[in-house]
Amino acid sequence: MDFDLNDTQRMIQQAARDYATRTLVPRASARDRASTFPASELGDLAKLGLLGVNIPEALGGAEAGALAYSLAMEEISRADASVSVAMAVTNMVAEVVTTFGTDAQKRQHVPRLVGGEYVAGAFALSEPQAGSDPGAMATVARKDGAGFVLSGQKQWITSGDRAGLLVVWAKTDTAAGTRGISAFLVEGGTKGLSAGKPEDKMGLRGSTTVPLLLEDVRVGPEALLGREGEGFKIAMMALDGGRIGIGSQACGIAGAALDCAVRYSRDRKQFDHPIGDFQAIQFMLADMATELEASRLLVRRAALRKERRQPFSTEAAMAKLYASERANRICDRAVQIHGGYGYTREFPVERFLRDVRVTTIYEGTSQVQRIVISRAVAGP
Ligand code: COS
Repeated sequence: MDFDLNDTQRMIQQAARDYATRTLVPRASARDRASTFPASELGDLAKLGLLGVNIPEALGGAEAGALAYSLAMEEISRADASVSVAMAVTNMVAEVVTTFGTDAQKRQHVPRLVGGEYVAGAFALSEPQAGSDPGAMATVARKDGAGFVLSGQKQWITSGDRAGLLVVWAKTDTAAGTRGISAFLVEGGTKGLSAGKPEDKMGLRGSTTVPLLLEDVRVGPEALLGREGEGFKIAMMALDGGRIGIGSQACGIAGAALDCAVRYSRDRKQFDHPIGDFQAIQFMLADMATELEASRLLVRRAALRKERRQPFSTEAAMAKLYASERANRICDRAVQIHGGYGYTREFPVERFLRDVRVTTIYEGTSQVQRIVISRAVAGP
């Protein structure tokens, strides 16, 4: 596979890097401590075209492809993963509407998502009792004239309290298993939709993760995304793409941790030498760099397959599994190289370790990725 970046991809990567370095890096630690939602930063990303990297120009996007999106995600994540998680979910919602929406749905929602008018998008699939097994969801959508009434609860919804548009999954036929699930476009502020208290999380503290309550939320027929009963497949296909985003995020956080570890190994002296003179440190850095490079290759391969409209579910699961597991190890080693200082807030590596932890959990745990991969390798 050819990973030589073209001019557009390089330009997007550079634009994301410049913005991240100039604006996000200086604010990241304060955002983490104060749990400040990055509303204005998401607006900046929209202006820079970074919320719609893989969205057609006709809908307000940059139409630069899935690989360019992955590059942008990596750069933003390198600076502040609290910002990049909201960016990733907004992108996923914009892509899902672009792929499955009617012309009217696309025209109404996609430019607002990528242009910043909606602040963010949210993906309301998981529930208290339906995480790895979304088919077990209890939220229902009952017919109401031509429209529907949604009731139930959602859990772990990134930007769920801020989003201008949410994709909400609900059962339209409770007897049909995964084939009875449908997807709905629900605007933030719709009567009956409310967000609970944000989770007090270990990392990504500048992003919000909330439970949602749907109390008789009435929507018209135009809210149905795709066909009735097609919702589970829509969710699975969206998650395939979302896993490339999280793999890219893991690479970005790991890259930042590696940079810090290299810098520290040059600055810190023990036994009259910079600690980077010692093979114990050199070998850790060598492993970290190798694992990061391998992660990037897997993530970019999955992105390129998606861009070329080749099947990419298995490749996205492999990329997400490998990149997130290795990124956790890389961040852990970065803390180790910093010694006692790594365990304090004086250096950003402790934040990287807290932020990266969730990458093996959300958008499908490592165990779920292994289910997807093993089914492809060895059958069901
Ligand atoms: N693309 C398109 N269709 C897919 C698909 C994919 N990637 N994966 C599954 N499907 C389809 C199947 O083909 C099947 O279709 P039919 O009804 O026509 O046969 C249907 O969806 C059900 O598939 P399956 O039987 O494989 O579903 P399972 O309940 O066994 O679930 C896993 C499989 C575990 C892979 C799935 O539930 C999953 O990804 N869970 C994790 C969810 C997740 O990531 N949650 C995080 C939310 S965001 S924080």
